[in-house]
Amino acid sequence: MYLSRFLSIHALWVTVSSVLQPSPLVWGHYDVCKTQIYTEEGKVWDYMACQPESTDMTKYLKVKLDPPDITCGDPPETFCAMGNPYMCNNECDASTPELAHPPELMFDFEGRHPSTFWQSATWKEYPKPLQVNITLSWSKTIELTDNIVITFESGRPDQMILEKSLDYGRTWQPYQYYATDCLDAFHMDPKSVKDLSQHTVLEIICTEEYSTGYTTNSKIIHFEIKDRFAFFAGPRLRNMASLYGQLDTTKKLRDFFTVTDLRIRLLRPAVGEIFVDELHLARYFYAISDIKVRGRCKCNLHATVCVYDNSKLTCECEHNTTGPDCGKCKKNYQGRPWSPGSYLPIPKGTANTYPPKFNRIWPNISSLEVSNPKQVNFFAETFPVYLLYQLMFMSTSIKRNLLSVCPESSNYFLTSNVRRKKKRK
Ligand SMILES: [Ca+2]
Repeated sequence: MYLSRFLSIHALWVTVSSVLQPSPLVWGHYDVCKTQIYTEEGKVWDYMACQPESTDMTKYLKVKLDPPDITCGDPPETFCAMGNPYMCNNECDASTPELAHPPELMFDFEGRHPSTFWQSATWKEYPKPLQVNITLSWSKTIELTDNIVITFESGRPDQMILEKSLDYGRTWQPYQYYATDCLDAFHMDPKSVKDLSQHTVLEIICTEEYSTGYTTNSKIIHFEIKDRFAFFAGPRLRNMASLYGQLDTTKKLRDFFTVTDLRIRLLRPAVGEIFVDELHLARYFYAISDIKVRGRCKCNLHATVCVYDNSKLTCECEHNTTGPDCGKCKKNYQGRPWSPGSYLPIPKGTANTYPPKFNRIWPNISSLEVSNPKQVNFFAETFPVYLLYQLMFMSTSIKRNLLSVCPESSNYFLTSNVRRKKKRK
């Protein structure tokens, strides 16, 4: 009960602080976890919510194709131009580096001409569907911060589903459906992200915007992260504070942009015509030159650094937290349940960390000379009032530390001390 009262005071304090704090002109904080400041108590750590920088996440992924032998070139084969069935002078040969198209060419530097690309085998076994799953795994929860962009070297597929996993590939949820005809392919009405709103932002849609085969010049497919952010932060993403405020309070929204794996399910290659030309099946295949995924390690606002060591991403946790995502308190700092940091109040957030001078502000039960159960009850009932009093008059840095998780176990649980004393009586 006292913990819930305490948390209510915490919530009140966070709300009041967010209202009182002026909005920052530029939203770019959370790049340090703590800093030393001078207070009337001397030099102390000032703790802040913190997160790693957004970066190119394709450097840290593992790619897996299914079927595993779907890449072209083994045995070598000739494929035709998509737009011209009689132009069949392109060769794919996995044993010759200049003619091979392995999966890693979807993630190499794409600044030169011609582009480098992965390519599948051709649709030789038509009418058996030509389907490929491309799975991107990070073995770590990451938060997407920009659009996922897939650039096709040949025509964009007639049917495709982008999926995500939040549990390292055990279960999958659709992120977006793509088709030349959504109703025909997925029994869904076509929609664009622009048809969504703040209230429907989590809706999974089917879009026809990117699946017009090879008849247009565009080769790009987007999953629109920024358009979804814009429902909260405005069209130019200037009001990121508003977005972060929403992410703070709406777990579903936060989880929507969080993944451990992505899966691109290519279900039908670009055909570009009503019927498949069965005499020239070497025209039909998938080829992807580039995939862009930007994001950051999810560290629950407890780390600014995420290291890549032994092919593994791990947060360098601060605030007495530990685990790959800083998802629990360190040993001996488990005085109360772990919780993530908070983006609020603006601009530094709430670190949720161990209070370094806890003994000064927390009353010592033995010094109150509690001698009988009635006194214990009286103290327990009046304690929240005492706490509120302390919150009003203590320094800002100490408030921030008090309103936090992962304190040293021995100092925290007043109620458990009380119970122990009761038991002795
Ligand atoms: Ca490439």
